[in-house]
Amino acid sequence: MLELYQFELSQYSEKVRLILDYKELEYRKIEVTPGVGQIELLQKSGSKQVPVLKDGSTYIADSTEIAFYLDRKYPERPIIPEDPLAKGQCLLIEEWADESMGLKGRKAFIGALNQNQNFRTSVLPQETPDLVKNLVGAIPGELLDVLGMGVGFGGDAVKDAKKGLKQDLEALSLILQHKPYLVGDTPTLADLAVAGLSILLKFPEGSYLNIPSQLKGKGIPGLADNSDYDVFFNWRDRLYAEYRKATGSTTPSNDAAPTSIEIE
Ligand SMILES: N[C@@H](CCC(=O)N[C@@H](CS)C(=O)NCC(=O)O)C(=O)O
Repeated sequence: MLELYQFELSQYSEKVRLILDYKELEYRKIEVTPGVGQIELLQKSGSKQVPVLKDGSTYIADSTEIAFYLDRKYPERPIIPEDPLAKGQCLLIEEWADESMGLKGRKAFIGALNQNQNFRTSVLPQETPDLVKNLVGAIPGELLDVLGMGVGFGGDAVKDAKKGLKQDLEALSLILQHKPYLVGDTPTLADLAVAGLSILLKFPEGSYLNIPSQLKGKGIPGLADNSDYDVFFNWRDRLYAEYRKATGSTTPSNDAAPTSIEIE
Protein backbone atom coordinates (compact mmCIF):
# COMPACT_ATOMS: atom_id res chain seq x y z
CA MET A 1 0.00 0.00 0.00
CA LEU A 2 1.12 3.59 -0.65
CA GLU A 3 2.53 5.31 2.43
CA LEU A 4 2.40 9.05 3.06
CA TYR A 5 4.94 10.55 5.43
CA GLN A 6 3.19 13.64 6.64
CA PHE A 7 2.22 16.13 9.30
CA GLU A 8 -1.53 16.20 9.86
CA LEU A 9 -1.52 20.01 9.94
CA SER A 10 0.72 20.47 6.90
CA GLN A 11 -1.05 22.10 3.99
CA TYR A 12 1.32 20.51 1.44
CA SER A 13 0.51 17.10 2.96
CA GLU A 14 -3.17 17.96 2.63
CA LYS A 15 -2.73 18.74 -1.06
CA VAL A 16 -1.34 15.20 -1.54
CA ARG A 17 -4.06 13.59 0.63
CA LEU A 18 -6.69 15.30 -1.53
CA ILE A 19 -5.01 14.10 -4.73
CA LEU A 20 -4.81 10.52 -3.40
CA ASP A 21 -8.48 10.62 -2.42
CA TYR A 22 -9.48 12.12 -5.77
CA LYS A 23 -7.67 9.32 -7.54
CA GLU A 24 -9.29 6.82 -5.18
CA LEU A 25 -5.92 5.43 -4.13
CA GLU A 26 -5.61 3.67 -0.78
CA TYR A 27 -2.79 4.90 1.43
CA ARG A 28 -1.48 4.76 4.95
CA LYS A 29 -0.57 7.94 6.79
CA ILE A 30 2.69 7.99 8.73
CA GLU A 31 2.86 10.97 11.08
CA VAL A 32 6.45 12.21 11.19
CA THR A 33 7.78 13.42 14.52
CA PRO A 34 9.19 16.93 14.09
CA GLY A 35 12.97 16.88 14.53
CA VAL A 36 14.04 13.29 15.10
CA GLY A 37 11.46 11.84 12.71
CA GLN A 38 12.55 14.25 10.01
CA ILE A 39 16.15 13.05 10.30
CA GLU A 40 14.96 9.47 9.80
CA LEU A 41 12.91 10.65 6.83
CA LEU A 42 15.95 12.41 5.38
CA GLN A 43 17.99 9.21 5.64
CA LYS A 44 15.26 7.20 3.92
CA SER A 45 14.08 9.60 1.26
CA GLY A 46 16.61 12.41 0.88
CA SER A 47 14.09 14.95 2.18
CA LYS A 48 13.49 16.14 5.70
CA GLN A 49 10.34 17.93 4.63
CA VAL A 50 6.93 16.34 4.35
CA PRO A 51 5.08 15.22 2.33
CA VAL A 52 7.02 12.19 1.10
CA LEU A 53 5.23 9.35 -0.66
CA LYS A 54 6.52 5.78 -0.57
CA ASP A 55 5.39 3.48 -3.35
CA GLY A 56 6.98 0.05 -3.00
CA SER A 57 10.66 0.85 -2.55
CA THR A 58 10.42 4.26 -4.26
CA TYR A 59 10.34 7.48 -2.23
CA ILE A 60 9.01 10.66 -3.83
CA ALA A 61 9.47 13.97 -2.04
CA ASP A 62 7.69 17.30 -2.70
CA SER A 63 3.96 17.65 -3.28
CA THR A 64 4.37 18.68 -6.93
CA GLU A 65 6.70 15.77 -7.74
CA ILE A 66 4.26 13.44 -5.97
CA ALA A 67 1.36 14.81 -8.05
CA PHE A 68 3.29 14.27 -11.31
CA TYR A 69 4.38 10.79 -10.21
CA LEU A 70 0.86 9.74 -9.27
CA ASP A 71 -0.61 10.98 -12.54
CA ARG A 72 2.03 9.05 -14.49
CA LYS A 73 1.88 5.85 -12.45
CA TYR A 74 -1.88 5.84 -11.80
CA PRO A 75 -3.42 7.51 -14.89
CA GLU A 76 -7.04 6.73 -13.90
CA ARG A 77 -8.84 9.98 -13.04
CA PRO A 78 -6.14 12.21 -14.54
CA ILE A 79 -5.41 15.53 -12.84
CA ILE A 80 -3.19 17.12 -15.48
CA PRO A 81 -5.10 18.08 -18.63
CA GLU A 82 -3.83 17.05 -22.08
CA ASP A 83 -5.10 20.09 -23.92
CA PRO A 84 -2.10 22.49 -24.13
CA LEU A 85 -3.95 25.64 -22.97
CA ALA A 86 -5.67 23.86 -20.08
CA LYS A 87 -2.42 22.14 -19.11
CA GLY A 88 -0.58 25.47 -19.12
CA GLN A 89 -3.22 27.13 -16.96
CA CYS A 90 -3.29 24.17 -14.59
CA LEU A 91 0.49 24.13 -14.09
CA LEU A 92 0.61 27.90 -13.62
CA ILE A 93 -2.10 27.89 -10.97
CA GLU A 94 -0.51 24.95 -9.16
CA GLU A 95 2.86 26.68 -9.01
CA TRP A 96 1.24 29.92 -7.80
CA ALA A 97 -0.70 28.03 -5.14
CA ASP A 98 2.49 26.37 -3.86
CA GLU A 99 4.76 29.36 -3.90
CA SER A 100 2.37 32.17 -3.09
CA MET A 101 -0.85 31.11 -1.43
CA GLY A 102 0.71 28.28 0.58
CA LEU A 103 3.55 30.39 1.94
CA LYS A 104 1.34 33.40 2.76
CA GLY A 105 -1.17 31.07 4.40
CA ARG A 106 1.52 29.74 6.70
CA LYS A 107 2.63 33.27 7.67
CA ALA A 108 -0.89 34.51 8.31
CA PHE A 109 -1.65 31.37 10.34
CA ILE A 110 1.39 31.95 12.54
CA GLY A 111 0.31 35.57 12.88
CA ALA A 112 -3.13 34.43 14.07
CA LEU A 113 -1.49 32.05 16.55
CA ASN A 114 0.66 34.85 17.90
CA GLN A 115 -2.25 37.20 18.32
CA ASN A 116 -4.85 34.82 19.62
CA GLN A 117 -4.30 32.88 22.85
CA ASN A 118 -7.28 30.57 22.28
CA PHE A 119 -6.27 29.76 18.74
CA ARG A 120 -2.72 29.07 19.87
CA THR A 121 -3.75 26.78 22.69
CA SER A 122 -6.00 24.88 20.33
CA VAL A 123 -3.29 23.65 18.03
CA LEU A 124 -0.73 22.55 20.58
CA PRO A 125 0.09 18.85 20.25
CA GLN A 126 -2.11 16.51 22.27
CA GLU A 127 0.79 15.19 24.35
CA THR A 128 1.41 18.66 25.80
CA PRO A 129 -0.06 18.50 29.31
CA ASP A 130 -2.67 21.18 29.97
CA LEU A 131 -0.52 22.72 32.68
CA VAL A 132 2.44 23.15 30.38
CA LYS A 133 0.19 24.49 27.68
CA ASN A 134 -1.10 27.14 30.01
CA LEU A 135 2.37 28.02 31.15
CA VAL A 136 3.97 28.08 27.74
CA GLY A 137 2.17 31.22 26.61
CA ALA A 138 4.18 31.20 23.42
CA ILE A 139 4.34 28.98 20.41
CA PRO A 140 6.63 26.04 21.11
CA GLY A 141 9.47 25.61 18.63
CA GLU A 142 8.16 22.15 17.84
CA LEU A 143 4.94 23.57 16.45
CA LEU A 144 6.83 26.10 14.36
CA ASP A 145 8.90 23.22 13.01
CA VAL A 146 5.73 21.38 12.12
CA LEU A 147 4.68 24.33 10.05
CA GLY A 148 8.11 24.57 8.49
CA MET A 149 9.22 27.94 9.74
CA GLY A 150 11.34 29.60 12.34
CA VAL A 151 10.58 32.30 14.83
CA GLY A 152 10.80 35.97 14.03
CA PHE A 153 7.94 36.91 11.78
CA GLY A 154 7.53 40.63 11.98
CA GLY A 155 4.04 42.13 12.15
CA ASP A 156 4.52 43.69 8.73
CA ALA A 157 5.27 40.35 7.10
CA VAL A 158 2.10 38.89 8.59
CA LYS A 159 0.06 41.94 7.57
CA ASP A 160 1.37 41.78 4.00
CA ALA A 161 0.64 38.05 3.82
CA LYS A 162 -2.93 38.60 4.96
CA LYS A 163 -3.43 41.45 2.50
CA GLY A 164 -2.15 39.26 -0.33
CA LEU A 165 -4.42 36.42 0.74
CA LYS A 166 -7.42 38.72 0.67
CA GLN A 167 -6.66 39.55 -2.95
CA ASP A 168 -6.15 35.85 -3.72
CA LEU A 169 -9.44 34.87 -2.10
CA GLU A 170 -11.27 37.67 -3.93
CA ALA A 171 -9.76 36.54 -7.24
CA LEU A 172 -10.64 32.88 -6.61
CA SER A 173 -14.18 33.82 -5.59
CA LEU A 174 -14.61 35.87 -8.80
CA ILE A 175 -13.27 33.06 -10.98
CA LEU A 176 -15.35 30.36 -9.28
CA GLN A 177 -18.58 32.35 -9.18
CA HIS A 178 -19.76 30.94 -12.51
CA LYS A 179 -17.38 28.03 -13.01
CA PRO A 180 -17.30 24.61 -11.39
CA TYR A 181 -13.49 24.33 -11.47
CA LEU A 182 -10.51 26.59 -12.01
CA VAL A 183 -9.60 25.03 -15.37
CA GLY A 184 -12.20 23.33 -17.57
CA ASP A 185 -15.18 21.28 -16.44
CA THR A 186 -13.51 18.61 -14.34
CA PRO A 187 -11.18 18.87 -11.34
CA THR A 188 -7.50 19.24 -12.11
CA LEU A 189 -4.32 19.55 -10.08
CA ALA A 190 -5.00 23.31 -9.96
CA ASP A 191 -8.20 22.77 -7.93
CA LEU A 192 -6.69 20.11 -5.69
CA ALA A 193 -3.62 22.24 -4.96
CA VAL A 194 -5.60 25.40 -4.20
CA ALA A 195 -8.17 23.59 -2.05
CA GLY A 196 -5.60 21.52 -0.13
CA LEU A 197 -3.27 24.44 0.45
CA SER A 198 -6.08 26.54 1.91
CA ILE A 199 -6.67 24.44 5.05
CA LEU A 200 -4.74 26.81 7.31
CA LEU A 201 -6.91 29.73 6.17
CA LYS A 202 -10.01 27.88 7.32
CA PHE A 203 -10.11 24.30 8.50
CA PRO A 204 -12.72 22.26 6.59
CA GLU A 205 -15.97 21.56 8.48
CA GLY A 206 -16.18 17.84 7.89
CA SER A 207 -14.26 14.91 9.40
CA TYR A 208 -11.35 15.15 7.05
CA LEU A 209 -8.53 16.12 9.38
CA ASN A 210 -7.45 14.66 12.66
CA ILE A 211 -8.05 17.91 14.58
CA PRO A 212 -10.34 18.85 17.49
CA SER A 213 -13.95 19.33 16.41
CA GLN A 214 -13.94 22.88 17.78
CA LEU A 215 -11.35 23.85 15.19
CA LYS A 216 -13.41 22.68 12.23
CA GLY A 217 -14.75 25.52 10.12
CA LYS A 218 -12.55 27.98 12.03
CA GLY A 219 -9.43 29.73 10.88
CA ILE A 220 -7.65 33.03 10.40
CA PRO A 221 -9.81 35.91 11.63
CA GLY A 222 -10.67 38.27 8.76
CA LEU A 223 -10.38 35.49 6.18
CA ALA A 224 -12.26 32.46 7.52
CA ASP A 225 -15.14 34.55 8.84
CA ASN A 226 -15.38 37.01 5.94
CA SER A 227 -18.51 36.47 3.83
CA ASP A 228 -16.76 38.10 0.84
CA TYR A 229 -15.00 34.78 0.39
CA ASP A 230 -18.04 32.53 0.79
CA VAL A 231 -17.95 31.60 -2.88
CA PHE A 232 -14.45 30.19 -2.49
CA PHE A 233 -15.00 28.33 0.79
CA ASN A 234 -18.37 26.96 -0.37
CA TRP A 235 -16.69 25.73 -3.54
CA ARG A 236 -14.01 24.05 -1.43
CA ASP A 237 -16.68 22.45 0.78
CA ARG A 238 -18.35 20.98 -2.32
CA LEU A 239 -15.04 19.67 -3.65
CA TYR A 240 -14.29 18.06 -0.27
CA ALA A 241 -17.77 16.57 0.03
CA GLU A 242 -17.41 14.98 -3.37
CA TYR A 243 -13.82 13.81 -3.37
CA ARG A 244 -12.09 13.93 0.04
CA LYS A 245 -12.48 10.80 2.16
CA ALA A 246 -13.42 11.18 5.81
CA THR A 247 -10.82 10.34 8.47
CA GLY A 248 -10.86 6.71 9.45
CA SER A 249 -11.04 5.65 5.82
CA THR A 250 -7.24 5.66 5.60
CA THR A 251 -5.05 3.46 7.76
CA PRO A 252 -3.50 5.69 10.41
CA SER A 253 -0.10 5.09 11.90
CA ASN A 254 1.28 7.06 14.81
CA ASP A 255 -1.34 9.78 14.18
CA ALA A 256 -0.84 12.69 16.53
CA ALA A 257 -3.92 14.82 17.05
CA PRO A 258 -3.87 18.24 18.64
CA THR A 259 -5.97 18.59 21.75
CA SER A 260 -9.25 20.32 22.56
CA ILE A 261 -9.73 24.04 22.34
CA GLU A 262 -11.82 27.11 22.07
CA ILE A 263 -11.27 29.76 19.48
CA GLU A 264 -13.16 32.87 18.66
N1 LIG B 1 7.67 22.52 -1.67
C1 LIG B 1 7.36 21.54 -0.66
C2 LIG B 1 7.04 22.24 0.64
C3 LIG B 1 6.91 21.27 1.79
C4 LIG B 1 6.91 21.96 3.14
O1 LIG B 1 7.05 23.17 3.26
N2 LIG B 1 6.73 21.12 4.20
C5 LIG B 1 6.74 21.59 5.54
C6 LIG B 1 5.42 21.27 6.23
S1 LIG B 1 4.05 22.09 5.48
C7 LIG B 1 7.84 20.89 6.31
O2 LIG B 1 8.12 19.72 6.11
N3 LIG B 1 8.48 21.61 7.22
C8 LIG B 1 9.50 21.11 8.10
C9 LIG B 1 10.88 21.59 7.73
O3 LIG B 1 11.02 22.39 6.77
O4 LIG B 1 11.81 21.19 8.41
C10 LIG B 1 6.19 20.70 -1.16
O5 LIG B 1 5.45 21.14 -2.06
O6 LIG B 1 6.04 19.56 -0.70
